[in-house]
Amino acid sequence: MAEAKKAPAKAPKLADPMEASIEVSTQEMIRRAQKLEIETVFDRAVTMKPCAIGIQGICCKNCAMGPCRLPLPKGGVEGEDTRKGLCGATPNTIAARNFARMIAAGCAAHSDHGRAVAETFLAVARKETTDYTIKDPAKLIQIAPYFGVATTIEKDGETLDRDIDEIALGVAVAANAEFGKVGGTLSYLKRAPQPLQDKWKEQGVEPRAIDREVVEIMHRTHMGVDQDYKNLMKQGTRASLADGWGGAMIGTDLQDVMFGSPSPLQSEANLGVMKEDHVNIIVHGHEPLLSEMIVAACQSQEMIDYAKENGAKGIQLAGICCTANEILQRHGVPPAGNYLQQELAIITGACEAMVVDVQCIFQNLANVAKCFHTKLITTHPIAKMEQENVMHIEFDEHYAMQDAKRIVKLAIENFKNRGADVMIPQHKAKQIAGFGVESIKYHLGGSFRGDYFTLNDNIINGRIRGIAGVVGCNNARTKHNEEHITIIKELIKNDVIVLTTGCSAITAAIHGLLTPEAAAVHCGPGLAEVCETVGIPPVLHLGSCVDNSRILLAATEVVKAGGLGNDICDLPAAGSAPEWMSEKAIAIGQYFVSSGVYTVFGYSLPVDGAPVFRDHLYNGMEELYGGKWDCEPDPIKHAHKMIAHIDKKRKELGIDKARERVLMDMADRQALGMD
Ligand code: SF4
Ligand code: MSK
Repeated sequence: MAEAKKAPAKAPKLADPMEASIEVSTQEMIRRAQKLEIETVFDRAVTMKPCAIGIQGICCKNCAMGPCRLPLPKGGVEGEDTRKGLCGATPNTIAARNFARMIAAGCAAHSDHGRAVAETFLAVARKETTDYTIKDPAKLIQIAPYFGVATTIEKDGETLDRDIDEIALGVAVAANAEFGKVGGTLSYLKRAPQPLQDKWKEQGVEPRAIDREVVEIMHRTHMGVDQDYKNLMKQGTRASLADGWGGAMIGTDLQDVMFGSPSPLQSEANLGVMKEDHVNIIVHGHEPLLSEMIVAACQSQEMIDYAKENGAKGIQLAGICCTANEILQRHGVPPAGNYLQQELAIITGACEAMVVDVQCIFQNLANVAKCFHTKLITTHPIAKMEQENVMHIEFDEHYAMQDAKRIVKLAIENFKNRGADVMIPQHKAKQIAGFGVESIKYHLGGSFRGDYFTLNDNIINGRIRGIAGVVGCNNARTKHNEEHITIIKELIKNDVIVLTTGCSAITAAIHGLLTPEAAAVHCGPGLAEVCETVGIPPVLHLGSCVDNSRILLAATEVVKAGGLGNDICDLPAAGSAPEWMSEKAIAIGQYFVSSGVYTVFGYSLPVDGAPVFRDHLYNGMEELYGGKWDCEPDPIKHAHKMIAHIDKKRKELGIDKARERVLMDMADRQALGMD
């Protein structure tokens, strides 16, 4: 019998680089990967589509009678919604449980990061390590009172400064206790404007201890426990506040104390920061405990000499994701890319080592690294990979510099193993990064006044229309960088100043929006005038994902400076995560909403299959906290929803007319040729 002819194997579908990203070096590297037959996330996004039910938030797998899937009928629900899981769980219950679990995961990730920093700080305070020190004692003294730690002592009728080591120990012990303390509520809640604190109290959502709020979500969302979407979201709110005003804020503050608070500095961004004749080391993830030491190790003469002995001209350290943002804002180390560029950094063929810690790390890095000489090194006990080509060098903060040098040495020794086929895209952009609550105060308030009054004044007089926080990830389901950049450009064109963190900040840097010069090119006349006068970019880089807590505190400073209402929800401000993908983004979104911010997500939110629950997030939340969720995938509409909210708040504050006058003034000046 003749053998049946085998159909020729179908070539896998590949991503179209121009459709996958708006960024040139990313497009170049996708082409190179495809030529080398190395699969990337962009290709996988073409071949694997998201689950149509999961994306709407209405798949439950919380017990073994499921998974129960409750698809929304075409055209929506008419009459009574009779959909239910085997146990009777409604779409609202299922979507709310899923949403709350995302908040729990996000809070856990940020807070475990905060815990690691707090534990390291305790080791510093106890003098168990000398690799880390207190670099910003002023910040330590600033935060100590929130933890009930005295910064002065009374002696012989005199008030004296307390010994800094005693303050450090007090703060370290108290900060660590925040994760599991018995009784009371989180110490940092009192940093929020009083009316917001009152709302949290009234709603009964003040977080008690950080870990407890995560555990309680897992309990409430277990099969057969909380079956009221509003009550589930009450706990979701509590856990999100335990993140933003708890774990993440502790992480940011104690990192500032140990590594120094950021102040504006110049750097570059994009894959083009890698150097062909240098040993290239990429650090990736979120926790900067090890990467801080790697920075110091790479700068040491010993390692520079060693690199030269091994045939390189030096060491080029760069980062991906938020570890990049951490070492950028304190040391000027350039980011090589954002979340979706992680595989591409290895595909240059010039990456001697990629050193990863926790969060946002593709497991496929191991498969990509296999195609090159790159050493992929995991460093955290909770984040290992199963692939055999991955090395694990566990980082111990007690031997921080020793561990860092071991890793840098490995990278240097790997330089000689680099293949001949290297392609580093020649694209990079200049950026000014390193803004924080204090540096905004300085830059916009001036050294004499040194507060947020000038910023408020410019908002009141209408030169600055409002403030936007644009943050978060990339998502391979959307065109890489497009939503971030379109939204940010539309906002600044309309005189809205943008505060950015995370991969959004890296994106803004790559596309040249983090320079003072960007103001003249992209901003409306009012914002351009302010930026040019004080010499700041129209988009301010405030750091990593945990540093979204800086945005909360900056908003609080704006409230305190006066003239723009009494609470964060009164401000002409809005939040955005255009290309979000991470559970941490949902936790961040929820703590912004619960702190009074209108927060718009791009792409899609997993709530569409439960319209009643969605309405609670999109409208009901506003009655409770003054902020609310929204979702808008179209970037121009997305920006204009934020602007409409800002204008609504300006009107409520009675400052809408001021802006009309400013625009008239500007037109008049242009007519007079003064501009
Ligand atoms: Fe289905 Fe209910 Fe079990 Fe969820 S908890 S999987 S809805 S039976
Ligand atoms: S790294 S959480 S992809 S911002 Fe913070 Fe980027 Fe999102 Fe990770």
